[in-house]
Amino acid sequence: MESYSYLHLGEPEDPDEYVVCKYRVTTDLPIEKAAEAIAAEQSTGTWTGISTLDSGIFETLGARITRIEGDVITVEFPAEDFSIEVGSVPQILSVIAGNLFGLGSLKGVRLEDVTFPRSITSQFKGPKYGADGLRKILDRPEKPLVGTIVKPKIGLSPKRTAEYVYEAGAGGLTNSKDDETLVDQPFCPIEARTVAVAEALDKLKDEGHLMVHAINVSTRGDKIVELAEKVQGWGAKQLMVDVITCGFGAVQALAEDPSIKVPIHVHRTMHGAFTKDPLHGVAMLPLTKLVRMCGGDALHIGTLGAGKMSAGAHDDGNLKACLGDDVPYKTVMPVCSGGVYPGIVQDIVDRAGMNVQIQAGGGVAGHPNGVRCGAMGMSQAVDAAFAGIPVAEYAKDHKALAIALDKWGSK
Ligand code: RUB
Repeated sequence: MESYSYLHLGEPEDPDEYVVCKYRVTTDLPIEKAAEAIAAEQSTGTWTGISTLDSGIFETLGARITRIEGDVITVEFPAEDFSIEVGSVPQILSVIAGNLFGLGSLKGVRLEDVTFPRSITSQFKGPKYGADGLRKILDRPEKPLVGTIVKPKIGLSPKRTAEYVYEAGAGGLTNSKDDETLVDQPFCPIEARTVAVAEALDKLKDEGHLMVHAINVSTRGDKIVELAEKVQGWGAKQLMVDVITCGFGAVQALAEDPSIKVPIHVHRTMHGAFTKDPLHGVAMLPLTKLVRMCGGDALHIGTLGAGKMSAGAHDDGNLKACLGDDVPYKTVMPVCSGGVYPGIVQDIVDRAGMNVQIQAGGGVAGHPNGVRCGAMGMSQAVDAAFAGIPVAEYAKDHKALAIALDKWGSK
């Protein structure tokens, strides 16, 4: 039985023929040995030599370790290791982010980044609308989009939800959305909520204000497109899906279904279970790339610094993965959310730029003068950042903003 080496250190990386992954590895083994364990387990090997590695299998399908820099290794998987034509994220993830996390010889391993060759990117369609499409729908070509998450996240009736959305729009917000735990509970049935919210959005439109609200259709895989079609029929202008709990296939099914004609807002609830540990799990960056491939039009990427969620709060390349032109898809609107309030809007814009959706739940619903004033505070903060005026100065002529700064301060 021959033993094979997966080490190809110093050989050029080949992004045209291989899926190139970067892993951060923590181990007591020499790092070359750890790298070989990963490459073997994820491609043609196992923990021992085997008698069934027929001629050519290792040479054509074996992973190659091309680089080791400190604790980061580069592993290339031949494109032939992946399913053909169907754009299967489950199979891709089983290769690049599968068994390796359980290897006992590693204390930790984290998938930091991945790039795909054209033979794989061409299997995916990307967003139907993307950042530009959303801006067009909202007739807002340049300013950051500014939104809210209806709070409390559960408990409001359809009527109260629609009132919230109307007040948020009247206060100047362009976007609102269901929260990740709200889908179709007895206190707020999805049909009644969608219809009531659609009426609120129509009323705002009649008054000259364009706004969309994302209805959360997260549900079991065999029902999600059916539910999305119904929700669209009840008047939804945008859908929301929880990508980690529903799976990438759910985003893809919605984005690729010809009957779904509204943009898809992608929430990432549960990502912190594997993005938060800097030495183990999967970074947000590969997930962002996959969401774009699968067709998400907007994606949560965290606040990039401030805010309540420490998991994935930093950029780590996600902005570029949403907006860069190095892949053959429309761009994704990056969504900054989680503990946002008017006083940190400037900080978010400084980090993210103007092509971003900034949204606040508590930072709107917690305004002492109610939702409309909360929405005004957020939109005024965005206006100030867009105009390049310090928020405290802008607040001198904008009372809702001044009250918000008084309550929460600024960064
Ligand atoms: C925010 C909220 C979102 C989180 C998710 O509410 O409910 O679900 O932002 O985090 P609030 P992330 O504005 O009241 O904090 O966007 O980082 O995935």
